[in-house]
Amino acid sequence: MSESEKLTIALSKGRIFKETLPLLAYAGIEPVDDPETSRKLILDTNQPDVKLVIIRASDVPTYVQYGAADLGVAGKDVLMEHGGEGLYEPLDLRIARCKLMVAGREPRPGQAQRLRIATKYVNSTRRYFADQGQQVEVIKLYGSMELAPLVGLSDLIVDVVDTGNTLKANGLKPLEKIADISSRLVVNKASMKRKHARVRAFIDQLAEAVRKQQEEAA
Ligand code: PRT
Ligand code: MG
Repeated sequence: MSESEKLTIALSKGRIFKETLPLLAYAGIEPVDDPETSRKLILDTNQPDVKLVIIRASDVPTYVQYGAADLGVAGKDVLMEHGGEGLYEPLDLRIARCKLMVAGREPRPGQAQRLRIATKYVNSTRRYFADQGQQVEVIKLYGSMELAPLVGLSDLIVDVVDTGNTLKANGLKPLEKIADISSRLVVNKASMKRKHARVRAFIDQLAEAVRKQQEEAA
């Protein structure tokens, strides 16, 4: 098998893996191991020329940008934060949907001083408030953003919200929507050229799988 026929696909565990599986199955790709129970970071599939690498959700764009993976699946939230350098984003997979939101306590804190916003989405947050002409102080966190307003670390948070149950359980409310989020297929720019036929065929199969899934859901 020539190098140019091999494909490496980067995925994260959890909801992205679960929701990508049926789409991969439609393209005839089935992993041999389950990443939730296996400690392997490289998973073989039923296709000898296709491997899956299992990494942190926020690392997927980086692996694909540098060509360590030809393709990957990443949330739009993660892609907005990464910036998209070195990547094509040819397909909205319409999975793992949520909203990137500003949230906080109600009533909203007054704006006597500069608002402090806790988030792992530092770039998106700066951009959003700058577009509103609002000077804010952004505090970088790596998780559990909901805690920050409760202990006086920040006035507001920016995080992805699905059901809103996590916000509610912590006495917070969604206040402003920054963007609708879903997961996207991303492709390394060099792989798109060097492995064009193989990559193109894979994208087309996934596009067809997404179309079918939307049809069935309608
Ligand atoms: O966990 P890790 O730090 O490794 O990375 P990650 O949290 O980014 O990964 P993962 O697998 O949790 O999320 C991967 C992608 O799924 C995200 O980048 C989003 O694009 C998408 N997604 C969809 C979500 C949610 N829905 C979601 N609800 N990502 C996170 N959440 C969180 C939310 O912030 C809240 O803390 O899940 C919690 C439950 O949400 P509610 O609103 O239903 O209560
Ligand atoms: Mg998580």
